[in-house]
Amino acid sequence: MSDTSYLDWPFFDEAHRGLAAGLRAWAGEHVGRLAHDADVDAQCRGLVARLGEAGWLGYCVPGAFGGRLPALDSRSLCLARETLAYHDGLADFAFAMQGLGSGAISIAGSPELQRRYLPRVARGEAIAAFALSEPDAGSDVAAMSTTARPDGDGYRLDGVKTWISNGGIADFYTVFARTEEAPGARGISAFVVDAATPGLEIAQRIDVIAPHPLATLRFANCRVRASQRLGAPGEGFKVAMRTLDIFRASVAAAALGFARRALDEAIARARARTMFGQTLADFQLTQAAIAEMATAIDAAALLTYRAAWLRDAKGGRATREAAMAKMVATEEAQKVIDRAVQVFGGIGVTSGHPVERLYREIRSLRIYEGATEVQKLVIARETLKGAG
Ligand code: COS
Repeated sequence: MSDTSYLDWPFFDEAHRGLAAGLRAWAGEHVGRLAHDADVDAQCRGLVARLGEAGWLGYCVPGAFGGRLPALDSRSLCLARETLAYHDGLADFAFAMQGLGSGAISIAGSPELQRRYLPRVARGEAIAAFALSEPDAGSDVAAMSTTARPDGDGYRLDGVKTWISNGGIADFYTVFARTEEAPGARGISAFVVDAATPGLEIAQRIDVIAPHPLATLRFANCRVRASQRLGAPGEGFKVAMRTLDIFRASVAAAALGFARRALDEAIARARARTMFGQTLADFQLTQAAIAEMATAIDAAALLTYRAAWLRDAKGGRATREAAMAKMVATEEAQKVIDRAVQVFGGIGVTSGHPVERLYREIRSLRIYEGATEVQKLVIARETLKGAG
């Protein structure tokens, strides 16, 4: 990464700078390529194992359960995602899903569940997934229809979850289902469901433009013990939102990593390419593009690390700031990458070229973990609340 001056910003301490430098060196050696074979499942399993062996997944869980720091640290999660995304979208995905898939256990799991799952997540021995969305409940998550009905000493899950990252390769899923304590958001509970539980099946694998493990899950008469529930009955929606508050800022950081890579690629191209007797970088039109890309990246970085710092340093909710960061960083990264493709001309749309890959990688970040439109809704609500 050519510009690392942002690490001197007051949001970071020495440990953060050490993490960024250490992971940058490791990623350059171990995942420093954007190309992947067809077998994305095997690639992803391998990445989780390597990230675990090297200790990087220790940032995804609290210290008492094998983590590197006493509690989840948003700035560390963001720096890790930004650095991995710069090198390899699938490595970022593998890291992020260990955090998102186990985040609700860290936040609301019983000590027994935390002991059982989190150390294996940190070592890369158990692959985690977050099962919230449904075919008719994506943005309006409180409209979910998967049910968890009391059944003996536990619950019986029935329903369908879709767009589930790591679906098909996960060892366990954090599943949100309707327990009906109240209508809407107050009648949802969260559960940890082992992948091998009878009644849970992978209904369909989903292929997307930037391949990664993704599936639709079906629950039919799937029995889970009450001890697998995360938090109190009816608290599941809040657990989901608290988890997303942490990981939305990290999506912004991943977008930043992609954008920084695109800018570096564009600068290298602009300096090397000659036309009309000068380099591309000598043209003012190219300079305008570079200036706008660099400024968009810094603006997005400021919002991202403000959100992460706010959560770490001040505690409490950083809902509005995380939503702002995710909206701006993902939208701006899309534009930065598009401009990088333009700088490369025809080469930029060649299959397998780094900027072509980035062009495909960035698109889903504007949708998952709350589409840009949802972030606007969240920002407006919080802003109106603050104003009123
Ligand atoms: N942290 C803690 N609690 C939260 C919270 C947060 N960030 N956000 C909401 N809550 C609480 C509210 O305070 C409210 O509590 P009470 O019932 O005690 O008043 C409860 O949760 C319900 O909140 P709200 O009324 O805002 O629920 P809505 O159904 O209106 O939520 C949005 C709407 C859009 C905010 C929500 O559905 C959302 O974020 N959707 C996007 C989901 C998403 O990201 N999907 C992608 C899939 S994940 S990969």
